[in-house]
Amino acid sequence: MNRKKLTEKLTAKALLFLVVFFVIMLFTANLSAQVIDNKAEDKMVKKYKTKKFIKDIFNYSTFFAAYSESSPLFQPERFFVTQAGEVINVTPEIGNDYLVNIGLRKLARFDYTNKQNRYYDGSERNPSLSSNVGAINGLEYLFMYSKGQQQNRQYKSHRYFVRYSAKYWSLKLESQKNGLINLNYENADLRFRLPIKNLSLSAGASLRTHAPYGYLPIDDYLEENPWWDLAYENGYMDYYYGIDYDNDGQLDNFDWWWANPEGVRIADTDADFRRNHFTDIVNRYNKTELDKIGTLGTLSAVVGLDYYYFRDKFFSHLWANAYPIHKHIIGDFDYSYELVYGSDNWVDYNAGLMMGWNVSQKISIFTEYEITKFWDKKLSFLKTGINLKL
Ligand SMILES: [Ca+2]
Repeated sequence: MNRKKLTEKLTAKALLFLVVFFVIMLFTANLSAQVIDNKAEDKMVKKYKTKKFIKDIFNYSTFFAAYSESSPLFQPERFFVTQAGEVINVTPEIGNDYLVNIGLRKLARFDYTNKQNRYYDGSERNPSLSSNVGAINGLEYLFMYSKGQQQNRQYKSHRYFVRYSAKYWSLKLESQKNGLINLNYENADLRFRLPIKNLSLSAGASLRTHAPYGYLPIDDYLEENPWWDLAYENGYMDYYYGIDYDNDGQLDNFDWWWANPEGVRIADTDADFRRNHFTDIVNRYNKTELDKIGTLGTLSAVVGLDYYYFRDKFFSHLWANAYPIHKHIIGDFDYSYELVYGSDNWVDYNAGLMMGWNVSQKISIFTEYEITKFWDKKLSFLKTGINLKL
């Protein structure tokens, strides 16, 4: 093992140790203190305190399960005309969209968010999941699993979130997978905090896992092979034929028709094949190759701020994080974003702003804005509006 790898391994181990240490501290500090204190106490009291500790974890938490179903989006009908002039309706049949959410949550609500619905169904947008500071100190969590179908596409998602905020430090563990938008990451974030009135400054380290972003396996493949090799490798076969447009016995052009692995003719020309079949083969190839590389992990330094102000007339909640320096610590370095980018000091960031202003008795305006730039991925969300009371 060379020195670089050794350092990486040590860094990973140190971080893992730190995270495990904090988690154990968090969950056992309470208990172990009791165990020592309670040696003389009788069993009943011990039992009571353990119960209370567990009760504290589940206090104010809600278990929820919800099922929703709705008609799919309208699809215009599609028709195919056969060589014999017969019209066939080829509109794909689409089943109802549905979604099952099941979860356990304990998330404090900020004063500015709308009064919670009478029920939780898992569809709530909660700023607390992305802000740096929760509405309360202490333990907050969300464990949610979803399974659904949209436009005949089945998908599974999950969101696990645990945050413990103390006055001068915070720990956040997150795992999110969204089958609809192909989002999949895990995050462990440990920071020291400096609260100054409504403002909270923070600095620490964040370990994020991710797919090999910025690397496209098909690019490498096509540099060394012609595109049709990939089709052959997947069992497709092409057959040459000449074309004599003007029937003078001399060929004017040529092309290939294609058969699938079962030997069925599926495309009349190369262009036809590439347009209607090759795209799927390429997507499959990219996915298989990326899966082989597996998950990568980047350890980053992070600095952040969180500002919260709430009055009846005006509120604003702003948070921002910058990740200015990184170290690839999990997975094959050859596919790290560090290599794709060319150095270890690209800037990732995310930020959010929630704002509402009752300008007068009759006019109010509001804005919700969130932006995330991680690696070469950019996501944003904006909602803004005005209310006029007539
Ligand atoms: Ca000819």
